[in-house]
Amino acid sequence: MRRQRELRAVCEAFYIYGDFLVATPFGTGNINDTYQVTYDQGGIRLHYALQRINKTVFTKPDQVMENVDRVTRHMLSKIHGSNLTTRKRTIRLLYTRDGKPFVVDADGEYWRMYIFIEHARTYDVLESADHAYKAARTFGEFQWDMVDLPGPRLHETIPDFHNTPLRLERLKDAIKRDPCDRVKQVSKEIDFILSRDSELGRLVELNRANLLPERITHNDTKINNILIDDVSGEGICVLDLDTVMPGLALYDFGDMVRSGTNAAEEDEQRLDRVRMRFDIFEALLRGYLAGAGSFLTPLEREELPFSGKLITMELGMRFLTDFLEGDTYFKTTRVNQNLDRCRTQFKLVEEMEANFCKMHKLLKSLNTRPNGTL
Ligand code: GN1
Ligand code: MG
Repeated sequence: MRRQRELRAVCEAFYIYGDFLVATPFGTGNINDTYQVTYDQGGIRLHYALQRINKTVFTKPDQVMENVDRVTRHMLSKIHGSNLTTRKRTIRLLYTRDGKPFVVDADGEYWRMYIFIEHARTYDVLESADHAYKAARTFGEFQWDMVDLPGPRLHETIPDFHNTPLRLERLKDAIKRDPCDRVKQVSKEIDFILSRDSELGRLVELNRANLLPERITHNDTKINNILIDDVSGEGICVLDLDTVMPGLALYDFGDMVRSGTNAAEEDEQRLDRVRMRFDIFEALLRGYLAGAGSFLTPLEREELPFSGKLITMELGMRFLTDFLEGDTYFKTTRVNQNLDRCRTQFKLVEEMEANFCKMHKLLKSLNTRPNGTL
């Protein structure tokens, strides 16, 4: 953990009125470090969110910041264009005293600062179908809002992020090298994913064949990346915009299903607690269609149930690879955490397979009501 003195020095680069009081670690993200910063402004306490970008994961932080700046400005113009009647908000970057949306400290670390949105929170495990519907609708609307983003194609901040066959190749490579001598612990998990390898290329192949269009997508629609309003329960703001880049709409829906339907935490050790909640799936589907349904192609709609399984297999592989590599990518706080994460994903995959026909039946019934409203 960084010392207050260092954090304060970083904060002082940003154009903020008032006096720095304290910075405290915040949130449960697996990649960047986030702090809630408190300022005193004329006797009133104000909060900001300070974040250090993980440079091992995002090797071109300048490009990340260029994307985030463009995307947030675009969202802001939409919100202002609605005469502020919308429930939607956006994260808003603060600028430094020399007009930049980030600062680089003496160690070469990249930091950015956001306005802190009060009276709202994120949920690692969704508490109700109503929250699921509203969160998914907000992610769907986000894709819709990005359709007319002006300017050139966004940077690919992590190339091949959802290239699932390539994720398998990386896993196979880690198995071959076995740098931490851990392969012997995971033969069941390896067999599990290898027996499904023919499915892993499905969406990238459809995209290569021009059957699934490239869009601007969020790519990290873990359910705790939506801020939910404390009073209305509405999904008001999309967070973690570092991976907003060209992608497939289905990746976003898939990750909502993966992260939202799980009844337990992502790293739950008691696998009997890990279940795919069908009522949450239904709410996610209805909510997403309400937000994005008007622009999805028939094939995109058709692949919605499969996308959940695909992204869950992908994350299972990523956690397993990181476990074999010695836990270098995802933050861990205890031994075997990445292995536990992998196991929850594979358990969810099995549950999704058992529910596959039911998911399609539901989708078919909603296709007669194009916007999927409840
Ligand atoms: C990471 O930082 P966070 O927790 O929002 C990861 C996602 C994974 C997620 C799994 C850039 O997201 O891809 O789905 O962990 N982000 C990156 O918990 O790799
Ligand atoms: Mg996050």
